[in-house]
Amino acid sequence: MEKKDKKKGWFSRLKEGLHKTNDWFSTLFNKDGINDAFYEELEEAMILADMGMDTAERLLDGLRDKVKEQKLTERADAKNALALLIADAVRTDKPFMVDEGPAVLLIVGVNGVGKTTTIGKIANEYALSGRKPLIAAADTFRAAAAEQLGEWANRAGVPMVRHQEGADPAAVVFDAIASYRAKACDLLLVDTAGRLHNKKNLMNELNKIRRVIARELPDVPCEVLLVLDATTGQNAVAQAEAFLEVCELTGVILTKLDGTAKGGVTVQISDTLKVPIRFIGVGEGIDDLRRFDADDFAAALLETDE
Ligand SMILES: Nc1nc2c(ncn2[C@@H]2O[C@H](COP(=O)(O)OP(=O)(O)OP(=O)(O)O)[C@@H](O)[C@H]2O)c(=O)[nH]1
Ligand SMILES: [Mg+2]
Repeated sequence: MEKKDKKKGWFSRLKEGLHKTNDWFSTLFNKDGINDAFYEELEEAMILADMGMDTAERLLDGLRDKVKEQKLTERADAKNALALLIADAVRTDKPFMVDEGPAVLLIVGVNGVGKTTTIGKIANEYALSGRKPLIAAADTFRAAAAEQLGEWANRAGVPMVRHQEGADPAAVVFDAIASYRAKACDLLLVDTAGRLHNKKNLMNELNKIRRVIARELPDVPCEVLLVLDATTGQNAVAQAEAFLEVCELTGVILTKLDGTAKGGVTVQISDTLKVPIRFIGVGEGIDDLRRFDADDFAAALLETDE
């Protein structure tokens, strides 16, 4: 019961965040008749919702087929059909290695997207579920980064390894791995400095971190998750494309879906880049992170019933 309430709370929070998008779709789906005008307006609403032209068109083609196949005449039925198509577009069947056993989770992204906050939330969630996380403060670049992360580590009751500001991030990770072994931890969470994909030295630094992990923990799978701020819309898509070119991403975390985000960018990232979305951030608090669930997300976006 409590779990259900919690899920509801989160679901309505996501819906609140997406209310602008919901409103467009609601207005559209409450009118009568499935005709050309409907498809045109729907395409416009999808693009306004940040789904991007290609994804919007792909989904519309799919919807046209479903409407024909199932002989749908009501917009309410078309809405449910679209929700299924959206859910399929954002679903993944790749297992999330962090849930499968000991793992490393490397968090990357540009400045200010929510990397450090998300590490704190993830550390808390896994500690509560009985895992033994350890945090590596590999953002040695920004002043006070380690202090900020240290506060999250305290809140989550999780140990953290840090060095002085300006130290080599790969050396922090090296020491964190020693500590991870000594303390018999089973989840290493690595926070990194905000970086632009076109800053070569920062990208090299990331690769150096990857090499240290691969060398020191060869049998432990490493997930590399890119954090994207959903309120930045198409810019988030561009960031994801750029990071995919220079490092091996295994997934994405979308933050700030409680804010002014229109949410459709989630569909576009998953559909066009084929990287699984693993978590979404719906607030600044330690509990405001949730597993990404394809069906819940599609329902929240279109405001269909769960
Ligand atoms: N509303 C909202 N705010 C968030 C969310 N996630 C993070 N934030 C806020 O975003 C701001 C930046 O978060 P950080 O975690 O410091 O971001 P970062 O990527 O580590 O930033 P740098 O280390 O400077 O690159 C903070 O004010 C967070 O509270 C979210 O899901 N929702
Ligand atoms: Mg940070």
